[in-house]
This record gives sequence, C-alpha cells and structure tokens, in this order.
Amino acid sequence: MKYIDKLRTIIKKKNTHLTIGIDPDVTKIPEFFFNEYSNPIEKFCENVIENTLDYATAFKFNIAFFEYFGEAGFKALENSLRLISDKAITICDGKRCDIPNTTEAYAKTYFDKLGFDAITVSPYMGVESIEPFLNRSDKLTYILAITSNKGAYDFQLLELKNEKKLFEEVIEKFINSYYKNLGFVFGASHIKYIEVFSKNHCHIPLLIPGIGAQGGDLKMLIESIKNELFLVNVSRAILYPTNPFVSRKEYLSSLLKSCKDYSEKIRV
Ligand code: OMP
Repeated sequence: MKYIDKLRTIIKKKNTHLTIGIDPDVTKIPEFFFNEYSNPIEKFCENVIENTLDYATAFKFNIAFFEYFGEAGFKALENSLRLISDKAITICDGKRCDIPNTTEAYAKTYFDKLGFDAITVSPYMGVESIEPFLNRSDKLTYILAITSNKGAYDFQLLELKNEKKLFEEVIEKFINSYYKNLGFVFGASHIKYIEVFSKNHCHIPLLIPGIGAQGGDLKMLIESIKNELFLVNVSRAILYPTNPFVSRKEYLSSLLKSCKDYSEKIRV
C-alpha cells in the first residue's frame, strides 16, 4: 500500500492526526523502568506503545535517543516496530542525508531492514542526496522546510535575491522534481507559512512538531491547516511525568490521560 493511502486510512480510522514522538531520554524515563528491567528503554517504549496505540495515527522515533543506548536501543526500535506493525504509521526521525551511496546505506537500514514507513531528512545536500529514500516508492520522505527552533532564522528564512525565502526555494525544487512520495516538516511556530502551504498543496503530507514542550499554539494551528494529510507530533508532553519517581500505575494513568487529550484536540 502506498504511504498516502495508509496515512489516509489510519487518520480516518483513529479520527486523529496525533503523532507520538518516541524520544526516550535517559534523564526523563521514570525510575521504575531502570529498577525493574534489564532493557529499560525497550520496556519504556513497549509501555508507551501498548497504552497509546489506539489514540495515535503515527509514532515518530527520534534515532538520537536510541543511539545513546547502543545495542539495547536498536533492540528497542525493532521491538517497537514489531508491536506497532500495520496499526500506525512509523516515522524514523533521523534527519539523515549524505552523498547518494551513503544515503543508500541509510535507506537499506531504516526502510528495507527495519521497515519504517517514512523518514525525516535535511535537504541541504540537494535532491540527489535523498534520492535513495525517494526511490522506495511505497515509502515517504519528510523534508525539513522550516524547523521549530530559532535556528530556522539562520538559513531557512533567509531572503534570496528573487525575494523568495530559502525554504521556499527548497520546497519548489523538490516539488518540481520527478518524485511524488515526499512531504515537508514545518515547525508549529510558523503557522502563517503552514496555512499558505497547506492551502496551495492539499495533497502533500505535512509533519508538524513544536506542540507541547516547545509551546506551539495547537488551537490556532489546527484552525490554519487546509490539508488533511497532516500529522502533529508531541513527544515530551505525552511521554514524561513531572516527577520521575512515579509508580507504574501513576505513570500509565498520566500517559493515557495526556495522550487521549492530545488525540482529541488534534482533530479537524
Ligand atoms: P517535543 O518538543 O518533546 O514534542 O519533541 C519534538 C520532536 O520533534 C523532537 O524529536 C525533535 O527532534 C523533532 N523536531 C522538532 O522539534 N522540530 C523540528 O523542526 C523538526 C523536528 C522533526 O523533524 O521531527
């Protein structure tokens, strides 16, 4: 099944655009996982997925946090993807790109071996640098357009001589390429640009982080999106309790509460 069809089907079934960001931060995972399990990261991910799968259309795995745990992190990724199977979209957040033969190695790992549905990439090595991802026609590649951090102003929002912003030039280059299995990442802090882009490109998937811990305005965001193929990512605001010494029962109940709450709000 093509990515867009799978995305559309799951959004309809679960009636939400919520993506849960699985960012297992060793300093924030509740203490009991470390006391009770030999592979705490695997069990942490397992508990999050099993308790939230019905309320999330997608799960985005930020590879940085998994790399920290080495082999245990890789096992946690494999186990998580097995648990999710076809019940949600899986996104590898690696922001990877390199010269083509190196990108091919990333594509083999994340698409062919692990089986992710989609990946995030940085576009600044050019179209050819992400072609190995785009050549997997049933998968989707989310290209960074404007990111949620203030560093977006360093390069992405620079104005060019033709009066376009650099990120607009990037988007145009990819949209005019031969490939159709691509989408874009917009930080939730850039509502004005999300509104314009989603109005003009209602069939291009969007991935929008920056809600929750980063403080994006969810209500305004939802009102501004004119494209049904969007996903809004929430990581820390769902994953972590304020007190890391919570009991299992308290943790699971707060996880479920915040997940259900976001799931209901991220709906059109
Ligand atoms: P929270 O701020 O905890 O919800 O996490 C946001 C997640 O989205 C992290 O995994 C970030 O790496 C990622 N992210 C951004 O925060 N901003 C961006 O512009 C792009 C991403 C991303 O590509 O996912």
